[in-house]
Amino acid sequence: MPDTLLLVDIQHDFLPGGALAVPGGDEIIPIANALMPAFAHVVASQDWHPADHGSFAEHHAGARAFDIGQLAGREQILWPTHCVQGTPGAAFASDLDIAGIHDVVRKGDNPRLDSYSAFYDNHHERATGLGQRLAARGTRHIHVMGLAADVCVKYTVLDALAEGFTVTLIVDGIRGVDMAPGDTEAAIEAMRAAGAVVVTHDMVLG
Ligand code: VGL
Ligand code: ZN
Repeated sequence: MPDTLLLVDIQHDFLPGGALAVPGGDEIIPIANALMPAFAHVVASQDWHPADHGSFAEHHAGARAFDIGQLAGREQILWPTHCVQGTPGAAFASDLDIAGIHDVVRKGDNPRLDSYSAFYDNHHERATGLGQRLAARGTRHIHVMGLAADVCVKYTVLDALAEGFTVTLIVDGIRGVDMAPGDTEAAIEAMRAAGAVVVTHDMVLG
């Protein structure tokens, strides 16, 4: 049995109709549900922002969502307000079998710092604790899927590889924002180039 499955940010706000909708984001939910029972350990990350989070365009005078702005003196994509702690948008997708999740890691709670990766904030100032918890279980290999392919999945996979985990990317279990056309394809190539093994979910279940 493969050991650890990491589900990245499968939350309402990233599904069609959500505040930061990822096209086709809902299509990965049946894949997550099919995979969970095949893993001994299932971890889910949650983007978990305070309402005053500095990545939200609404807090930057004159800015629009998806503009490039500044956060604490560093370049930052300004996002629509999303995944505010405790709101329905921050909750896991309602069709996701949350009973199959064993551990939850929340990220992005510091209003001055964004955190795409489930392991570290964007400037590697603080660990979320996920890496230590996996290491404590003896985990060396993780399977990853979720949203968004070209943002949080990408940075999660790159951090996992840099931390010394081996990573299998479930490529049919991801969807991207594609702010620019081709972003998702480029993200998959970047993950592959960094060492991720790219498979489809049927190869895991097979
Ligand atoms: C994400 C943008 C902002 C993600 C989170 O989960 O991919 N994207 N916050
Ligand atoms: Zn966010």
